[in-house]
Amino acid sequence: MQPLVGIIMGSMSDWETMRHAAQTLDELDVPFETHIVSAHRTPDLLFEYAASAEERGIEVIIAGAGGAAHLPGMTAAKTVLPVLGVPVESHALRGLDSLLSIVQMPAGVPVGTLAIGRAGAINAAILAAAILGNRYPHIRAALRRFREQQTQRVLLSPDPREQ
Ligand code: RP5
Repeated sequence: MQPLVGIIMGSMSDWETMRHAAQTLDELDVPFETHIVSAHRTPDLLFEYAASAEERGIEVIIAGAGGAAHLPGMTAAKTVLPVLGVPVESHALRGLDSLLSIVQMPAGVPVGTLAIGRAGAINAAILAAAILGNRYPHIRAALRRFREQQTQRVLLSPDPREQ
């Protein structure tokens, strides 16, 4: 199926976090592609990827990076597609550097910034599905099911000692 979401990340080392976005998109029936695209190691590839994403049919980009995490912002600079940024947890500063690098975009070029690490990766996928749900009823229905299932999981096992 034609991918609607592009998941990109700055390094193979980001996959441990970003695989949660991929897994969640799978659960939500959203077709996606995954690529390692580094803003500082492969800047030309990044420009090419971001500039061509729209004409290739991509509708949302999820970009994960750690440290001086300029990948989401540079991607947003080269496309008008919505870009969702996932701050990957860094060793030195536990992802606070990644978060601030991604969230503090100057006015005019937004990056929708999620939480640090796994939660951010999962929520980026859910948010991508919410955006796509405006146009694709089957994705909106999958998102409704996903939310209902997690509600039921809590309601069916309310006692933490019985988990
Ligand atoms: C960033 O530098 C990547 O997004 C990654 O989070 C971080 C470390 O990369 P590696 O040195 O592990 O390749 O570009």
